[in-house]
Formats: sequence, C-alpha cells, structure tokens
Amino acid sequence: MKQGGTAVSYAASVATTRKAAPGRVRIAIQKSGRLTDNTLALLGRCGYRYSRGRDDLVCFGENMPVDLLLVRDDDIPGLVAENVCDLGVVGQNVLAEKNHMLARDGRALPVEVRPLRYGHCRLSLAAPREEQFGAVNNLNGKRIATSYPEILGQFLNDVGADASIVELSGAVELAPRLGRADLVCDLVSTGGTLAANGLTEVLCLMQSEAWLVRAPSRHDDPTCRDWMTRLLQRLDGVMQVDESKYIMLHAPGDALNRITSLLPGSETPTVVPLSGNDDKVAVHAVCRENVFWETLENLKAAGASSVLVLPVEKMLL
Ligand code: PRT
Ligand code: ZN
Repeated sequence: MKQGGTAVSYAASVATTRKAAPGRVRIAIQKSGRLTDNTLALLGRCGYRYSRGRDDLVCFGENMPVDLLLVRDDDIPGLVAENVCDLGVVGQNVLAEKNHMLARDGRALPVEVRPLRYGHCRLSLAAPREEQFGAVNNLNGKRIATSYPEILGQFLNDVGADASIVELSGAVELAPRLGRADLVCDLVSTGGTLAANGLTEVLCLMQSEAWLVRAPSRHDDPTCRDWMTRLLQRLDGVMQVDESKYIMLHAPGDALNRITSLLPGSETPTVVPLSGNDDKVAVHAVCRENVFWETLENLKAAGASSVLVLPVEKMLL
C-alpha cells in the first residue's frame, strides 16, 4: 500500500487497534535504535518491500500482506505477548526483563522463534576501576544502578547477595560518579563506554542478541498463518545462506573420502566424472558452515586441486 489517504487512515487503525487488519500479519520492530537497520535489512533480504506511513508508526508491506509496527523496543514483548503483533524482533535482554513482569502477572509469554545473529551485547556488572571487586558476596550492602531491575533482582536472589537496586532509565554508567550507586549493571558491547566512565566489567549476567519472537496464540486467519510460515522459511534461507558456500574442486579418486570428509557442514556432495581424466573426479558441495583458508589448505594437502569457493545467493530448505 502506498502512502496517501488510505494508508494514513489504515496507519491510524493499525497503530490503535489491538488486532491487525484482516489477512495481514503485523510485526513489531524497534522504531529507531540499534536493532532497526539490521531488522529492516533482514526483512529486505526476505523479499519484503514496504512504504512508510506518514506518521512513522507503521511500514506497509507492498508485496506481502505484512505490516511493521515501529515502536520502542521495551514495548515489543508486551505487544507480542498480547497478540497485538504476530511477530516481534527484540533483544534477549529486553525480552528477559519483560518476561519476568509478564510471568508475575500470570500472562502468556512471547514464544522464542530464532536468534537473528545481530545486536550482540552482554548485561554485566561493572565497578569503579579503583575498587578491587573479588567475589559475588562483595555485593552485600552495595547499591547497583540498572535499567534491568528484574534480571538483576533474580541474579541477586540466585546468588543470595543482599544488595539494593537503584533503577535508572538511562545514563546508568554515570551513577557511581554521581554517588548514586556503588556499581552498575548495564549493557556492554565493546566496553568503551564503561572504560570512558572509569568502570571495569566484573561479571557477565547474560549474553544477548536480537531474537524473532511470536505471539503465544496461533493466528486465526489461515492466510496470515501461511504468510508467517513463508516469511520464516525465507528467514531460515537467508540466515543459512550467510554461512553457506558452494565449493567446486577436483579430487583424485583414491582421496575422495578424505576430501569429502573435510568439507564443512556438507552432507551429500555431488561427484561427477571429468571428461578425459579417469584419475580425478569433480566434487560439488554446499557447505553450510564457514569455509576458512585453513579448510582450503587442508583440502589441497589432501590432494584437491582447482578449488573454487562461491557465495550462495538464495536457498530454500
Ligand atoms: O528507544 P528504544 O527504547 O527503542 O531504544 P533503547 O535506547 O532502549 O535501545 P538501543 O537502541 O540502545 O538498543 C537496542 C538493543 O540493542 C538493546 O536492547 C540490546 O539488545 C542491543 N545492543 C547491542 C545494545 C548494545 N549492543 C549496546 N552497546 N544496547 C545498548 N548498548 C549500549 C551500551 O549500554 C553502552 O551504553 O551502547 C553503549 C555503547 O556500548 P559499548 O560497550 O560498545 O561502549
Ligand atoms: Zn528501550
């Protein structure tokens, strides 16, 4: 659907109604933040084309009955848990935090579908550099600033540490300098922000990456169910392709077994005769794992020659 009168009124209805328009799948993604570009790029690689609503709340699928609801990442688990959106893309850190709350309220949780291999970070405890932080029991009596009070609370409970949680919605890393906390529990990627604030990472509570999640209830519209299945299949294909390579090589007949055993993640290589050469065969294989220089060197050492490694563009499994 193009931008215009119809799209704008539809945008308003998509954003305000609890159910997606009939026959359309609704996906909640981060409106503007660290996950946005990768998520849109991934959907683009699945063949999804969209136009943006004028109010910037919704993207309308032009070639699929799939719309994107653009929201803050913190709202995504709730929107998916309540079946307002059929799918969502969110960091595991946010998902875990919100799941604690949903579970406490006795509500259904979003169902985890698959990791998406971007948005990697970790939620870690960090202390001022000058402090010698040893064991977990050093947390007793400490104040810890975080935007993740549920995950931190669960951790403190699990390790039996008697620390207090100072809940902050942002600029957590400043809390020790401002005298508001002794430690922080915050997201870390490169560690540059912690270092710039005189903090050292002391303990990782969880690793995180972006995940695709789905609503707990099955969609009642068969067309939507069908599109969700197709989208997930394409997603699987796209992600598989990232790691896959097509290898072609020549192998001496007596080294065939050794050579095929060296092909990473390849189940059934195709072996074809070479015209005018009875000693060698051609081997073609899709390798579903990374092919490193070491793999090629090992293949060569085992007798392979004319080794070609090609990218795979699309794959439907
Ligand atoms: O507005 P909205 O609520 O949607 O966005 P947000 O500000 O809450 O989230 P955003 O866009 O910052 O991050 C979205 C998600 O990206 C997070 O929930 C994580 O799942 C993931 N992610 C990956 C990160 C980082 N890496 C990351 N480095 N989220 C935050 N950071 C912060 C980090 O805490 C530090 O302050 O980025 C800063 C730089 O990190 P360093 O370690 O590289 O210096
Ligand atoms: Zn957020």
